[in-house]
Amino acid sequence: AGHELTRRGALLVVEGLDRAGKSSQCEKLGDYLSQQGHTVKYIRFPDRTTPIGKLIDSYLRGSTNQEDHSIHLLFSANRWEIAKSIQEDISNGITIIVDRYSYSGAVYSAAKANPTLSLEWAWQPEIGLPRPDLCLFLSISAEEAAKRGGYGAERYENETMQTRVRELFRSLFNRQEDVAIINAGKSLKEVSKDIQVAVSKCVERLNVIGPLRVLG
Ligand code: NYM
Ligand code: MG
Repeated sequence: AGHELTRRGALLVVEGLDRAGKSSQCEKLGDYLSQQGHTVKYIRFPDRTTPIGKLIDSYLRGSTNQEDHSIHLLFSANRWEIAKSIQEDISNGITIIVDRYSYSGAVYSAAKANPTLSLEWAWQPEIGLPRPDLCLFLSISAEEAAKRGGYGAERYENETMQTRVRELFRSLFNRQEDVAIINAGKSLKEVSKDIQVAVSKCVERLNVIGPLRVLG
């Protein structure tokens, strides 16, 4: 008696452009799932706390320069170094909400328009990482993004990059399964409701989906 199989957690990723509202929505989603009785953990990439993460942080702040392919692989390595703990948490029944993942990784690097750094090339080091059960793409138009105020001071936070990133996200998500495109131009409350609907469907299906898969 008292023997219960631990139901695995879900791996949920929130993606989008800067200022799409990812962090607020991750928080709201965490609260919602906790209220539903799930154990929830929030993580974000880049994880700036690890040695690799510190290199990435100084690159993003503009304190250091890195060759495009080289920094790309560091962003990916920053996911690989945490991959095992993600897998363990999921099998222990913890649901993980991830703020940016491989999709940002591929898209931001490919947006640099470096002739040897295509979206295809950029995706390769992501193959084999834990595969999200659901990726929520918070989609906002360029106009809506502009309304939400100025860009930050970090690398990539400019009009040219953001426009390319938006286009690349679209073409990447056209050929990905398990992606919910969320209209993030609505109010905080409406957006969080739409996210809850998409996530509930996914969580209900976990038995059907089976064990955590890997990215291909
Ligand atoms: N970014 C994020 C990448 O270029 N590659 C990656 O793999 C990831 C996860 O880092 N502008 C970029 C996108 C963002 C920046 O993220 C920092 P945030 O969530 O704004 O702190
Ligand atoms: Mg940012």
